[in-house]
Formats: sequence, C-alpha cells, structure tokens
Amino acid sequence: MGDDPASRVYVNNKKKACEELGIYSEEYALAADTSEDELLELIDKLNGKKEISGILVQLPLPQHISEQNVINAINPKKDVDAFHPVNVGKIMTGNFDFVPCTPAGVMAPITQSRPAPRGKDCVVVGRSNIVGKPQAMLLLHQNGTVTICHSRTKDLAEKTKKADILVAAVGIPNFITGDMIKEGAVVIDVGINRLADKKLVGDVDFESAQTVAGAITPVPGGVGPMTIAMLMKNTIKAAEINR
Ligand code: L34
Repeated sequence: MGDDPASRVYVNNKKKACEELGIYSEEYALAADTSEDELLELIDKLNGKKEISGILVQLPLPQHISEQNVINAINPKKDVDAFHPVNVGKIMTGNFDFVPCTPAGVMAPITQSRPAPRGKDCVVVGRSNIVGKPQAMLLLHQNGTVTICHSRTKDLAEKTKKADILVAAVGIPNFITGDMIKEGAVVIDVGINRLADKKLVGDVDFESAQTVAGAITPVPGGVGPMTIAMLMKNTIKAAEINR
C-alpha cells in the first residue's frame, strides 16, 4: 500500500524471485488512501482463492491502517511471513510450519557454514516483532544462550562484546562499531538504511567491524536477499500445506 520507495524495491525483488522459480504471483498495488475495509476484503478474497497458496502484505502500512487487524485477517495457512498470532505462537513452542523470513535468512549462514549456535552466547540487538523477538526464539531453539538488547539496555557494548553470534536489527546506520564486537564473532547485519547520499548501509559499521569479526554479512547483498530466498521456501511449503 502507498508508494514507499523501499517497499517498491523489495516487492519487485520478491516478484523477480517468483518468476525465476516458476512461482505464479499476483501483485495488488493499493493507493495510500485505500480504506482498511477494502484491504481486509481483498485479503479475504485471496484467503478463499484456490490458486493462491501464500499471502504477504508488505509493511509498513499507512498510518490509518491497523497492522494487527491486517495480519489477523490472513489465513494462517497462507501466512508466508509467519506474522499471524497462530504462527507466532508456533514459533514460541518450536513446532512451526513457516519461519519468519528475515530471522530465517539470518539463521541460514549461521547454521550452514559455521558451528551451530549450541552453547554459544548469542546477542540480538533489537526487539521488533518481525525480527528481534522471533530471531531470539530461533537461536534458542538451536540451543544458543540468548540475550535481547534494545534502546533501554544499559552498557550495551559490554553485552555485545560477549557475543559469539551478534545479530544487529535496530535500524540505525552504522550503530554497532568494531569496539563493540568480540574478536572472531559471527556478525549478522539485518539493517538496511539509506543515507542522504543514497548509499545503503547496515546497522553495523562494516569498516571497523570487519577487522574484529570472524565472519560478517555485508549490506547490501547479505540478509536482504536471504530474506527473499526464505520467503520462496515458505511459499513452496504453503503450496504443499494447502494442496
Ligand atoms: N510483510 N514486510 C513484510 N514481510 C517482509 O519480510 C518485509 N521485509 C522488510 C520490510 N517489510 C516487510 C522485507 O521483505 C525488509 N524486507 C526486505 C526484503 C528485501 C530486501 C531488503 C529488505 C532486499 O532485497 N535487499 C537488497 C537491496 C535492496 C535495495 O537495493 O534497496 C540487499 O541486497 O540487501
């Protein structure tokens, strides 16, 4: 909904990924002044549409729309973002169908190319419903010892410096600097911040961080594309579930 330029880029990337994989997709680009009722009606229509396995409402939404009402309206079996309370609950218990795309994208490099989080000190900076909270759960399920830090955390650097695995999801450009990172840590940067000069940077100051970290993801070309890959995975799973 609306004309957020970043959303435009992300949605285009998602459509492109669908095309590459041969996944049928429909886009509904609604005007910013569309009413909540109209949006809910569209979701209801797609809930009932047989050839649609997955529904994703790109966030953020305009001020006059309740994000929670919209998420609640999506059939949990088609909720490829895993934002619906039913799916959020399943993530808590560990028996989930859909893994939220960004946290799943963060886990992929951690579990595939590095020793598992088991027994490791994991620090997540950020506590959003979309990233920070589910991220902490996924790391916990992998037997990590998890600390969630946020804007009211005291002595943040003291906490981040203990992390074997550090996930930055605060939305502040270059917020995590090299002096806040433990030597050899795995650093995953979830932030995508566009500076005034149009340059994209993460939440981690890559320059200073890369000299300390054992491994670090870049922005762009890091978690963003992985988020989309995980969305594709969820969509295929949804197709299987709904068949
Ligand atoms: N409903 N809303 C819903 N689900 C999501 O999973 C998202 N998210 C976040 C924003 N709103 C959402 C995304 O899709 C962030 N996000 C996302 C998706 C793709 C990319 C970044 C964020 C991406 O493709 N990033 C590229 C560069 C993008 C650019 O050039 O601006 C990268 O290399 O990081």
